[in-house]
Amino acid sequence: MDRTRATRSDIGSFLAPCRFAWVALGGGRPASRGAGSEAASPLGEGRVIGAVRPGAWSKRGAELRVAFTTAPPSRGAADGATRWAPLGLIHLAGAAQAAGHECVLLDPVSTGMGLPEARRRIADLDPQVLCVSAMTPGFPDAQELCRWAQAEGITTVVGGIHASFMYSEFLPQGGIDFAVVGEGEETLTELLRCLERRDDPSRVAGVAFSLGGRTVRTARRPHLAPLDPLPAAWDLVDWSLYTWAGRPGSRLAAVATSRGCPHCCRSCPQAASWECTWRGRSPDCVAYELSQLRAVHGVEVVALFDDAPTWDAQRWVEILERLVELDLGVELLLWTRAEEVVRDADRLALWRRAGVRHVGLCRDPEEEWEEGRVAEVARAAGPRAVSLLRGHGMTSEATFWLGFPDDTPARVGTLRSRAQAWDPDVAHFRFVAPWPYTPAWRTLGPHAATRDYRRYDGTEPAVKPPSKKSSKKIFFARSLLAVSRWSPP
Ligand code: B12
Ligand code: SF4
Repeated sequence: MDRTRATRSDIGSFLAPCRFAWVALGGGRPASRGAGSEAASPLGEGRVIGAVRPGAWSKRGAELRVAFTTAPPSRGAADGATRWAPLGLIHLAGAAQAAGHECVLLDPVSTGMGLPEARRRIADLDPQVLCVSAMTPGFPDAQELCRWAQAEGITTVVGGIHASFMYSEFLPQGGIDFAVVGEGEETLTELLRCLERRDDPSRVAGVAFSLGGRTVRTARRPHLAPLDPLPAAWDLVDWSLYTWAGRPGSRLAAVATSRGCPHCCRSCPQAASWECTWRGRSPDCVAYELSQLRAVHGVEVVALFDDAPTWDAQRWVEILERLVELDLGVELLLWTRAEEVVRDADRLALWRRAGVRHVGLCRDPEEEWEEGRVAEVARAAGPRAVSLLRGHGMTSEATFWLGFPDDTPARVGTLRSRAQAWDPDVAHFRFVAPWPYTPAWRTLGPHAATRDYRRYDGTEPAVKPPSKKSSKKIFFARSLLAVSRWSPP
């Protein structure tokens, strides 16, 4: 079939192989039983999967009742007028549903639902397993929620970037039964199967748990390959929550067209998480997913949650061409490197025609203060990318980083001038966080002002200034942050 001539009406034929078939492809396959299944349960004596409360769940005879949630933020909802869908949990719930479990989805990080309300909602739902996704700043709140849930007899599972790296720190503190390390679709499905059968979790690759005071880390699970198709429980989403501020009232979804990032920036959690690897999904499957979101769920705007959607230039062009052919009327928001925007200077008209409307420029915080030719070239791409995007009718967004141990008033001034020179439509000024799992930890770690992870959210300094005098600079920097925020497009 000549795919280049596909039109909207062809969608059911040429994209058919991309229809969701997670179980058939081996995702969600049952964990193998075998010797060792009688091993002591990390859930401990008396921790049994709870009884069904009639009426709370629609599907009778489901394997397990599993609630998925983001961490209830103690510092209020995420800032910004846009509410982003929790894509990781949507994929995980899709995988769990495909394996026969009944799932519900809560998203306190978007709604600002605090811990008491989250507890109440979860108690009403009465799940047997609670799966919590948390970024580092949300982790203390996630842990508190889990501690409560565990005391209620609910099995608690955490995942995400913090859980993947820091399990040996938090597992001994209690409250969390399992940490899933890395991508969760296969691991969670196997873990749920294991829980249901009361099997030995040490046979499930990609998890960590406490057993008899020791932290057990099971075998490493390879990255998902291939990435097509990915399960997704869009049926669980409360669509009224997700809208893009740039188009008031719009229905916003998220898609990841790839996983990983090859750029290896020293202070980026994603580089640490993916070990600088990158896997792309096929243009056909990406187009199919977008077409389904449009046709079935009435989605008008899609955020690409990839770290590097445009990295493979050829694949990116194919995705864009497919979208132009399909003419879905969906607008796209994405994050990429300024260099890749500049690389595509001659193709930006195609970006726009395919629906790209807003582009975030992703950059290593350390790039801000680096000296020398390489850093200059990297920084020069920024204003060029902004101007190219603007010239093609797209808006842009960039983050400017401060809060380094050697910040000076002069440098903060330079930062302000840099932001003005770049002139993006949205500029964020954020304080760098000393993520304990990135290579930058070696430089920033000794200056960490706190290990209270709630404060690692970019809105306040988490790295100590070198002297009392320099705390004035930080004060100045915070004022800069307060006054200089552009409003969303
Ligand atoms: C969307 C997003 C947000 C949204 C989240 C919306 C929501 N409703 O959940 C909002 C705007 C709220 C947000 C806020 C922040 N974010 Co943010 N965000 C992202 C972004 C772009 C996408 C997340 C996503 O859905 N990814 C796609 C899914 C498929 O991947 P995933 O989430 O990793 O999930 C997989 C695995 O991790 C695992 N998994 C994840 N959770 C769980 C849970 C369980 C139980 C299991 C089994 C497995 C599992 O399985 C999933 C499927 O394989 C990422 C960058 C990225 N590309 O991931 C940054 C990112 C996660 N955010 C980041 C940061 C820094 C922040 C902020 C501090 C603000 C800021 N300065 O940008 C705040 C912190 C908020 C808080 N209180 O914790 C950092 C990492 C932070 C960290 N070290 O933990 C990232 C990596 C960006 C970056 N490159 O720096 N963010
Ligand atoms: S900062 Fe952006 S470009 Fe660099 S590794 Fe992280 S996600 Fe990739």
